[in-house]
Parts: sequence; C-alpha cells; structure tokens
Amino acid sequence: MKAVIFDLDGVLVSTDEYHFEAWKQIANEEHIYFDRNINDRLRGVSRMGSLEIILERSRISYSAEEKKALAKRKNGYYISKIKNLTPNDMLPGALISINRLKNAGKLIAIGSSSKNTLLILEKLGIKEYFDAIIDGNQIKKSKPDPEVFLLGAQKLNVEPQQCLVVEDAASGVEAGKSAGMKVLGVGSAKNHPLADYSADSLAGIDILRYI
Ligand code: B16
Ligand code: MG
Repeated sequence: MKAVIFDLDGVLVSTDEYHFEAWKQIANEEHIYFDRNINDRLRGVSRMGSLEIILERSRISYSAEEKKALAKRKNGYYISKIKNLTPNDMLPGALISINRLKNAGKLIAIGSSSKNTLLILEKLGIKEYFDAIIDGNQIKKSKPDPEVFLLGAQKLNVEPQQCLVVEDAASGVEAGKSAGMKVLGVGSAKNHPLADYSADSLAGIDILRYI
C-alpha cells in the first residue's frame, strides 16, 4: 500500500468532544433531548446532516432558514472552542504515526467532513505534512458516501486499493469500504464489523504494520 488517509476529528485530534459540547449547547437552548449515543451518530456526518439527526428529537419543526441559523450558531460555539487548540492537543500516537509514514516514504492525506479542517490543521501546526487535504468544502456528499476518500486517492495519484483509511466513525468506516480501501477503525469505530483492522487509538501501535 502506498498511502494512508486519516480522518481528522476523533483520529488525529479530539475535536469530536468540542462538536459534542457545541451541539449540546444548541440542544439545551432549543429544549431538545441529546445524549452521547445520539452524538455517536454525528461522527463523520456533515454539519447540516448532524443537525437533521438532532432535530429528530424536536417537538417542533424548523424552517430551512431556521435550520441554517441553528447550524451557524453551532459553528460559532464550535469555533470559539477550537480557537485555543495547540500542537499539544493532538491525540496520543498521531504525530508519531505521521512521522513514521513520512520517513517510510508513504503518502498521507486528510479525509474529513469538516469545513473547519484547514483552521484545525493550522492550529495543530501539521498542515505541511500532508500530500493532500480533502475536507467538507470540497465534497458534495458526506460520509458514508465514499466521495471524500476517492477524491483523496485521486489527489494522491494512487488507486483506492493502495490506501488505508483510519477512522473513528461508523459512517467513515462505511465510506472507506465503499471506496474500496482498507480501513483501520479506532475509538468508537474500533468494533465496527466492516473495519479490516482495529485499535483503541493510534497510541501504542505501529501504523506501518497495517500497510
Ligand atoms: P464542521 P471528521 C466531522 O469531521 C465530524 O466528525 C462531525 O462530527 C462534524 O459534524 C463534521 O466533521 C462537520 O464538521 O461543522 O466543522 O464542518 O470526523 O470527518 O474529520
Ligand atoms: Mg472522525
């Protein structure tokens, strides 16, 4: 295999917790029930897709305009949480894995549904490591659609079969498999039945053993 495509939130950095807190704030303000099980369904799903899942529990219905305003408000809360990110916020094992792959001459990419990807990568100081960055601004369909990973392979100039995807989301594992790639499931996706490999996180594993 020639390349690894990393998901961002929940794999390289724990911004997944900030997404949860920002949605929780919206849910509280709107008096909508929201918990961590519902939150797990939002992993890898676009901002508007996530809002639709949260609104399944709402007793009132929202117009398209109101939904747009809610999503914008949530992003404001989220941005205020991530603005203090530093390189120390990378998840354990993430930077080691990136360095091992680069030293072994492998290509690496980001395949994230987030429209805030570039901001996060800049805060973490790791943007320059990546040979390709695909984010929520470049795709029409979010995970579980394979678009984000197929575009990643295309930008890296490799075949999907030559890529390993690292994902923490059920939607992302499905997207990686639909793209024809091998998938390492970590975190909340570590027991996903479609994942080819699984690990608690990137900490303590040698990523080179999976490619
Ligand atoms: P934003 P990933 C995803 O990122 C998150 O897992 C998901 O919770 C979020 O709704 C989505 O990005 C969109 O994020 O609101 O920043 O555009 O896991 O694909 O890196
Ligand atoms: Mg994720």
